[in-house]
Amino acid sequence: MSRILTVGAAQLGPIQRDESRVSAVARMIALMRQAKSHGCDLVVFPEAALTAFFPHWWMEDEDEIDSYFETAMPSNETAPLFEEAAKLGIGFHLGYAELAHEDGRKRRFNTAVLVDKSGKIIGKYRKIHLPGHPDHKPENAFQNLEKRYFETGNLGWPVWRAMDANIGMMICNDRRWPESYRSMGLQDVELIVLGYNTPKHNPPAPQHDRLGNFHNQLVMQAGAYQNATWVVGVAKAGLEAGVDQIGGTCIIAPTGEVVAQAVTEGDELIVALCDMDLGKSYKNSTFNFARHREPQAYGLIVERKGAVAP
Ligand code: CDV
Repeated sequence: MSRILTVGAAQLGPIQRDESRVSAVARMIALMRQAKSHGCDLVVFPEAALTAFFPHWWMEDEDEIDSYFETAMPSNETAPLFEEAAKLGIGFHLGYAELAHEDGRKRRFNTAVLVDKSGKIIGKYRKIHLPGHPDHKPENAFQNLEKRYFETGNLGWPVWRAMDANIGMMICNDRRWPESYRSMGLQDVELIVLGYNTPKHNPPAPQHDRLGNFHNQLVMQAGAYQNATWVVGVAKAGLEAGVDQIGGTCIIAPTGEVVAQAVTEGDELIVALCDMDLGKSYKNSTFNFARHREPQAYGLIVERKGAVAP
């Protein structure tokens, strides 16, 4: 018997700087209701989905920086999303900026949670691959200050047994790195969910601009196929606070094929019936890790950070 998980990928259009969390949550609730009406078990929202993507601008004032972070999840503003999920009986994935007090100090992470159909948080992930730079680069059209505003995630890439499936999370830039997928592939992941904020323009390498959508799909299709897992990638798209971002929200099967794709750069839901057993034939043949992987030959991958030429 196949295990079908009906998954909704809820792309968001831009959230401007003056848009409140209450308004963003209302938009997500509308998409969640739509997802439920399509029979979804799980709906996936983007990275840092509650505010404009603030790493795109320089801030020095601590209070101003903190104003973009959540100190509690759920909070007063996000509770309606959790309540609606419980009422509808639908799980969700939500990305947000997290302010934590750990190890006796204030810590900031780019975080996502997995919430079950009763509205309970069952998994948390903190983004590991932080792109960009920690310093101000006023010569660029916009900033990419994730290395300033966030610490590297410290929770690894766990995989959770939920909704009769093995589910893992990553966030945006993680999707470009094979290590992210393989860390979960080695836990028999069947569904990876992720959100992204990806500008169309890449200030340090503008020659890549024409390839943004291609690279987005390329990496997620490769990660899906090579680990025989479903991958659901969800954009916050469109022109937000002066930065134009790609859409391209999509659902990718373990075959590596795109089975659903958004066609706008606004709020848009796409849905796919995802058979959690579809990856099995790959996991039993070409990608039977236990039979074919050769970890003794992979030492450099964890021992060395940067490339060293011969
Ligand atoms: N939010 C991101 O991680 N964005 C990066 C951009 C800056 C390259 C991405 O990998 O899409």
